[in-house]
Amino acid sequence: MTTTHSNTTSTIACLVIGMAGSGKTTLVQRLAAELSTRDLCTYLVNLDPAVIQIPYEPNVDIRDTLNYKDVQVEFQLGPNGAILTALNLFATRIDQLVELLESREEQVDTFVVDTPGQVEVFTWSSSGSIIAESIASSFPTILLYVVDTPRATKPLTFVSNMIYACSIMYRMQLPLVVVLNKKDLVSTEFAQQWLNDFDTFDEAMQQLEGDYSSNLARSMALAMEEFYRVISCCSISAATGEGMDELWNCIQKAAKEFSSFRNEKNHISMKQEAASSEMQSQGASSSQETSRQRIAKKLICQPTEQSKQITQDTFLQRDVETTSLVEQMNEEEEEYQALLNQFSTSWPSSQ
Ligand SMILES: Nc1nc2c(ncn2[C@@H]2O[C@H](COP(=O)(O)OP(=O)(O)OP(=O)(O)O)[C@@H](O)[C@H]2O)c(=O)[nH]1
Ligand SMILES: [Mg+2]
Repeated sequence: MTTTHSNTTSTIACLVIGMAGSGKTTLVQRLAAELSTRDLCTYLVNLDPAVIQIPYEPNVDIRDTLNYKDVQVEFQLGPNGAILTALNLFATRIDQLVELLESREEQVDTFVVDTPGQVEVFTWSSSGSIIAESIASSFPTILLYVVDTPRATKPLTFVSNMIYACSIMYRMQLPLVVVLNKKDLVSTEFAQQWLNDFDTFDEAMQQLEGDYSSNLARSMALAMEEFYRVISCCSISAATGEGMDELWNCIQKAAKEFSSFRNEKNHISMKQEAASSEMQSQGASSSQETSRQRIAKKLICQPTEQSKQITQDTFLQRDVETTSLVEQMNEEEEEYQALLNQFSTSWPSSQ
């Protein structure tokens, strides 16, 4: 912990998440160093039970309460399973962490939480939700999703990274900042363009000669456009500290959006409760709704002001685009099937 709390505004909590090796830990160290030069006080939490060395002094360290190797032996797990289980065990004590953070609130400007590279913690395991939800119940909480940009220069890798970010944001219902860690190796211009303009992404996809995976990535990217509109994004180098001003601005902006995300979350929960009691009263026949209708409803419930402007027309338009993509894929499937038939008839018998 450095310096003393600078002002009376709420303490922001940043959960730093991202793929393995993307630069989360380096970013936590850099962010703490940068904020201390602005006389802002950070409180650092390490939630990676398997890390051996970390380049900062954590105020709370999961390794003090859980021995990752013991978890591996006791539950007979591999390394990834042991990390998930350690987080699950830690989540059972999350009230103690939150109490500790609350007791430091007066002195601290920002809580920064470092997490393990097993992104499954936040995509499907319950511990990620419990930890995020508990912290968010006491502080304005945001997600910093770190992207290893040099490893995301291929459109497919990029879009799959974004799908993770999107699924985490909607699961946690927290504002998300995409942090493009350039690692001093690449320009992040391509990623900024792909996030802002589908056509530039599409151009990059066309260079892949229209195979099945490129069609899939293209339709995914189309579906992701709404997500791209509600996130903020900045380019940094965690090692050199480049871009930290922009990151801090994004953090503050995202923290301001926190309450609208929470209101939206409460609104969605109320709607879900109302829908489920309506379903119960109408009986099983009411489950006739198609999955597309359910997805459309979900998208309509996106948690920002802009998203409220999404109209039914957007979905109709998207449906047309999706349908034509599906038709195109079906045609290609037929061609592929014909080729396969030809191949199997011309294949010499092994006898
Ligand atoms: N050159 C350079 N290297 C970086 C940068 N950020 C991270 N790295 C390096 O990338 C490697 C992984 O960085 P970490 O910060 O440990 O990444 P992580 O996301 O915490 O990794 P896990 O916790 O294992 O998921 C380290 O060798 C870092 O030194 C950067 O901006 N520039
Ligand atoms: Mg790390």
